Amino acid sequence: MAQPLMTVQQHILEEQRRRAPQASGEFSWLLSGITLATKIIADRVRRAGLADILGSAGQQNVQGEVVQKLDVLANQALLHCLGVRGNVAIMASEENAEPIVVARDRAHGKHVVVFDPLDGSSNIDVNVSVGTIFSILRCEPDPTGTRDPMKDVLQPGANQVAAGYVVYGSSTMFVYTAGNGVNGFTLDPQIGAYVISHPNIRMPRQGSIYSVNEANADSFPEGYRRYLAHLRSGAAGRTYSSRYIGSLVADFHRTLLKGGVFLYPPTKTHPQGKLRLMYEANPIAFLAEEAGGLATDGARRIRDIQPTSLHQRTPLVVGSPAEMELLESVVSSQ
Ligand code: AHM
Ligand code: MG
Repeated sequence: MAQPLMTVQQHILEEQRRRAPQASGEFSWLLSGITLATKIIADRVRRAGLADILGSAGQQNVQGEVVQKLDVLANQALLHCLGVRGNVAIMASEENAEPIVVARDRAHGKHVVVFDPLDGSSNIDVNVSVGTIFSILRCEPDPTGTRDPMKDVLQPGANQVAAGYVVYGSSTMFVYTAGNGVNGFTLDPQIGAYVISHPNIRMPRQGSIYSVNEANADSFPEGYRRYLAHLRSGAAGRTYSSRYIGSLVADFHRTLLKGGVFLYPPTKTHPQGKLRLMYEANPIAFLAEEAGGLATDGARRIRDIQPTSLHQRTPLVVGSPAEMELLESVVSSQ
């Protein structure tokens, strides 16, 4: 007999039944808002060349970056699908300068959802994989509506209750963790559901790929340059290949499945690193750790960093234990 179909929704409910039989089901309801939004986004991404939705929206976001039309559509899909869930008190997006309080649900909502609606969007026009990244935190209900929403958002990554991404690649995949391992689901376009395809993902202990924007290498701090030279020299016991897509979700997805290391160190133009702590580095770090990998800013564990602003940037190094241990030893050896 064929295996029963395990959709992401069923998977979340079964996990809840196993781990927290008393749970209200609120959390799976919230996640279904995210999966619905990403199906809408996947559809727009697939038809981008046919509809008039390629190219810039003629504005810049809070980081001063050009906003693509699909960035706007993706953001609207998430804000809409999460805003009507009833249990989301606050949303914070790469595309909005300030957190968005869901006025109707602030009094009893217990969740903060932080997201990058369309990561790697500069790749859209050339038909390269892009993604959506999200991080879910808890907050106390605010019946009087007096608490500063920013305080509820600025929590370290160690407080995340779930995180994940969707990669819009040759297929659309949803990968998430709720703190009990990492599972991957592939969107079956015929039935419109995410179906389990990668149960209990483990990152290999060592890989043979490193992933970095090497055009920036001359301005990397010395330790990173030594590290890359070490990987290239074969001294790590492997011959490494280099792969770099320029979409964090896609580069991390490969690193998660094949192992190795992805890094975005400080550079001359981005001395604090380029990637954003709250909605890029934190969820990626949570997934990496849950799959047996590690994530640091070159010195500290990413998930221990206390954020001071919503859009703050951080250097990011994430990967298999062997490559991460090597980074530490090479950087501290001088
Ligand atoms: P975005 O969120 O504006 O798309 O920018 C983030 C992207 C990441 O997906 C990717 O890892 C990085 O920027 C690539 O940067 P670069 O082009 O400097 O290598
Ligand atoms: Mg991004």
